[in-house]
Amino acid sequence: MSTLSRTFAPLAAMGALIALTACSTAAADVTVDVTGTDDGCTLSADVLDAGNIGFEFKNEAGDVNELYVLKANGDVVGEVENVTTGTRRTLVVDLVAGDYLVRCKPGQTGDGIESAFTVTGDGGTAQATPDRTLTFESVEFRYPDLDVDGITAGETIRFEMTNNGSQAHEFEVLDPDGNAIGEVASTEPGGVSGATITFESPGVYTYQCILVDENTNKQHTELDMTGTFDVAEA
Ligand SMILES: [Cu+2]
Repeated sequence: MSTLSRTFAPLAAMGALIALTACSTAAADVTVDVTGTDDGCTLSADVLDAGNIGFEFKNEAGDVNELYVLKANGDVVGEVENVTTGTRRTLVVDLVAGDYLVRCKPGQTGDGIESAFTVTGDGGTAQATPDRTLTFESVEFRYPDLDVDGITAGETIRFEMTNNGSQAHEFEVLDPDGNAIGEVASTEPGGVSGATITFESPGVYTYQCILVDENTNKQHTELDMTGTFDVAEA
């Protein structure tokens, strides 16, 4: 008994440390369970307190899954991908009062399965109001009229993407360290989706679509649906 606890206690402590360093920077004020199955995406509560909310996602589907938290208008607030069957992952997002959705995507393809929830109270940090809006289109495998020149550090940009292609596309933005800072969600042909992204610091940013082309089995990034742009000093 005592031998066992001596053996396991350091392991448990190590596991906790790894989880803390590998996961989100923010601690959750409240947590809610999200269970993903082959045909479900279920929340343990549908009214939550504003602030840092931890979504503890458990994938019970027979395939790899992903979880999105979205505003009611479809804007992505956060996501976790590549959650394998039988595993858990926590997504912490800062939400102000409003109407939201969780979306699970078993198999990581298609429209996914959604559940609605409401956030109430005074907590959370409201997103900055956009300084301007960039509208652009996606096709295979480009954003032909995207103009990301002239963005300055501190600017908040609203991105509005119309998918004029024949397959789904998304628009993900990575900061100079390669961390995703926002994305226009995967959008079906003919659809319009948006995202509001604040560029905190100058540097070289990347945009990309990492969906997979069914014909070639390649990510759209490999088919040149990616690029870089400079954000200037303020
Ligand atoms: Cu694409």
